[in-house]
Amino acid sequence: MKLTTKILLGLLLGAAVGLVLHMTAPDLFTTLDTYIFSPLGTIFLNLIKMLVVPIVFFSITLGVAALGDPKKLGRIGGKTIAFFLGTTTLAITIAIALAYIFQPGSGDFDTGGAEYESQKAPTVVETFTNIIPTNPIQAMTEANMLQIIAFSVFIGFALAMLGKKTESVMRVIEQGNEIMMFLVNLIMRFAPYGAFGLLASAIGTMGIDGMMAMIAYMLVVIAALFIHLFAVYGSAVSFLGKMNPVHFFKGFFPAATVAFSTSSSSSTLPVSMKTAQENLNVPKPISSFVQPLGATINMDGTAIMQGVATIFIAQVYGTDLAFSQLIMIVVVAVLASIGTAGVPGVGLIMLAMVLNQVALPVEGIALILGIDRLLDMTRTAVNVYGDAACAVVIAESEKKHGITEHKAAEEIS
Ligand code: DAS
Repeated sequence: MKLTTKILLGLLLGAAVGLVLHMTAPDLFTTLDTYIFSPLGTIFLNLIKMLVVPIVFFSITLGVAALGDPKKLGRIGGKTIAFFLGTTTLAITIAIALAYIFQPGSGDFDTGGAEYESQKAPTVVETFTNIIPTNPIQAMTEANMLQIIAFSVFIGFALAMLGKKTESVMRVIEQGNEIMMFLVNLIMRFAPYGAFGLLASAIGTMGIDGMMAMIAYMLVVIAALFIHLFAVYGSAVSFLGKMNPVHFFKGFFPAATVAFSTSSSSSTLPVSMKTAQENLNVPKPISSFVQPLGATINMDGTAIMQGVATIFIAQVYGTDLAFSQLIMIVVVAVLASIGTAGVPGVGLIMLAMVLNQVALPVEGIALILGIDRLLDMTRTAVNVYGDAACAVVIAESEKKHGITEHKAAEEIS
């Protein structure tokens, strides 16, 4: 049986077990969650998180070194950032439009007890100035993804410029990357059990009642996610990536199941890259540059949640937003999703940044807290699909420059 099928079975079984126990034996659920479901999920999450920092360092260093001269790096970097900003802006616009059409916040919600302790989100300026690490090792110990990416870009650039002088270091990094990919394969055998534990714990905690209360909000977010996934990414890979969208969605689906299970783009990165390279034939240099960067700064699914949630909270509190405020929501949500690290639930923290920007009560986040775990799974799967779509489009656009899977760095024009 294919691994993806096993993961899907793990997810379905986990949801079923969690739901049945939530409804029939909540005490038994609590015991099983403490000793089985949560530990299974945590072990799986920790196993793949263990690889994230080394994989981001090895793959981006290799990716940048393989791209060679700064002109190519600049060209690919520019196209990548343009794709990310363009699709994220589209995502948030779709989200706001749907939230206005379907008015999910027009029902009666008890906002009395709602309170949410918003954590301090980095400002946009802080996000960008903090990218350069003053201590790369500390950046790695703290898993500061943007700083690790910046350091890896510098190292890869130096390797490209120094060429044969540092070829032994290049070999070490290539072998390090091979080791990481081997370990990804090994750890993924545990994925079905981890997916089972994660979903049993999440669904068993929330239960149907938790979902029904927020059904309108949940449906609008999921509708926006699917429209963006199929309309925007489907068009991008078809017209710009010259790839059959069905092949794209099916080929990358294994990585999406891991993203859904873990709710973490960063943790899914090892699988995302392996899947894009093997199933979508994205050249390693491009996959190694675009996907780690995307897992950190490209969060279309998160931007969609932030768009719908902001309009939902405005509706619940009876606040009419001016057009200028809607523009501010788009700009801040795009920048907030850049500052969002690819880990579970962090989109909510950045949502506080968006709400502050349009003077909406941050306490409104408490209304959507219960359902956010399930939505986080869905939007994370969209986040990683967005990174893969970008890699496919960039790969197609770079074909004329000779960047294909089988060319070594020095052969690339
Ligand atoms: N779960 C995050 C991710 O890894 C994003 C979010 O919290 O919205 O993509």
